[in-house]
Amino acid sequence: MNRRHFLRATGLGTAGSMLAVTGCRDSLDANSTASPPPGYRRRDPQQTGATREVHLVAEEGEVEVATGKIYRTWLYNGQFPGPEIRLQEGERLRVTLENQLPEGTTIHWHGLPVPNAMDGVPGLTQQPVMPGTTFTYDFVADPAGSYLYHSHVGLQIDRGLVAPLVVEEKQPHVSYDRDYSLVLDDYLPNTPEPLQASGGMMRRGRRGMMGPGMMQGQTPPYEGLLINGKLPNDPAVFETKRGEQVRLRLMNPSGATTFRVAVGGHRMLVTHTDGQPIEPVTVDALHIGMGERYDVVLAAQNPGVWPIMAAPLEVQAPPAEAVLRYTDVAATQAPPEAVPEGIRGGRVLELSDLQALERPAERTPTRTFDLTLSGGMMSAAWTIVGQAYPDADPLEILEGDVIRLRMVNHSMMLHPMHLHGHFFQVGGALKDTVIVPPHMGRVTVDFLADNPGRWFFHCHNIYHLEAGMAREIRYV
Ligand SMILES: [Cu+2]
Repeated sequence: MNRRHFLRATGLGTAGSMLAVTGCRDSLDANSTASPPPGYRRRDPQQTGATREVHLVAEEGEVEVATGKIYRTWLYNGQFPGPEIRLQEGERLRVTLENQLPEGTTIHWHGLPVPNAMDGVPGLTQQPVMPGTTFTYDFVADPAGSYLYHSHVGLQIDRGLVAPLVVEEKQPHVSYDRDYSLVLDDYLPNTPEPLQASGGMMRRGRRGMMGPGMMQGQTPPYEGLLINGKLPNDPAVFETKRGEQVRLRLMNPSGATTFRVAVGGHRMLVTHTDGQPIEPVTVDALHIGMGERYDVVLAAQNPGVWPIMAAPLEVQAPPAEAVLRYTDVAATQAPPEAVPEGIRGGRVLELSDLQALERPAERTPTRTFDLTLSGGMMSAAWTIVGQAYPDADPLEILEGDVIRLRMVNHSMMLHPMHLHGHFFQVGGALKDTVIVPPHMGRVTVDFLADNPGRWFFHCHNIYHLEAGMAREIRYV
């Protein structure tokens, strides 16, 4: 019997436990928590477009990450990244997942607030789809944005079970001529395994790309970093012409890598964070954690062949690279060798730069949770308020609550914290994943509980997730 079951069985609840996370109710008016507040409306997106049917087979296959460099892994429809699903906001998506893998799997529609039963979290919203069986996911694609779909079972993200999901706006707030998805990833040629406690990993004597450093013991043995499944010596190429606007949808479904992204010869106009439109802001570089997405637009006014570079933030390793190539002029430069200025300096996007295009409604929190993020030192566990999921108390809330999560990071690694089923407000922006910086970094987010169910809230470093850095947020 785990701790949770024990507490339920004994009826003790969480009272009296030093470690329990109990929501501090901010209102003393009992009526305010009995039923949703006036004006509250449950999330209920309506289908306004066509129904799209997609068949995805999860199967073993081979991937060529560079010429002659082939490895066997797990894929959607034999592709890596998996096939992009692109549809219009308001369309309905019906995806039949056929599992031909040797173990159970699920698909999570990362960032999209789908109905709870479609969310793809094993043990919480569905049982894993077992080998030889199928499951159909069915939901309305709303709102527009750059999303991801990926397995939510164990460490399967560090196979090849990741792909872009693009819901196009009917009326974008920025204009563009080209629209590309860039999937930033880390490349693990072997079966992913949970990491040991700090010290322990050193014994593994791993080779590969990671240089010496404190974090080496807490990073899987990646052999390189990828953009759209390609190593830098065989890069993905994105074409443009002088005078165009090029929209890049930067997406990070990697297992354990935060990137600093910059483009040679071009500044980036950041237009969306986690798919949601913001007041555009021009920068030379941005940091993108696991699970985050940023859309940027480049003004193509500098003909040539330029590197799009994504350098890892927490480890010493060669960056991922793709190429921006102007097709209407003879290339005046050799293929990129230079490092974009933004990789080392320049204006870096900050959280406070992000201002939603439509200001989120002012809401007063009705329930607040203080969440301490810890781990990486004495044990292999990564915890939230001292508990490692699944032996962790759910955060119990009520429909219509305005929830405040106050996070503080007591560890030496950053944590990209991801909430399923909702966007949260952080500063002036709406996001679903936010980096909580290491060494006592603090981030507070608020969200409206308008999509009932059992929702996962967790670190999107899958090794931290697997070692416990997760909670269920429950209102059913
Ligand atoms: Cu983490």
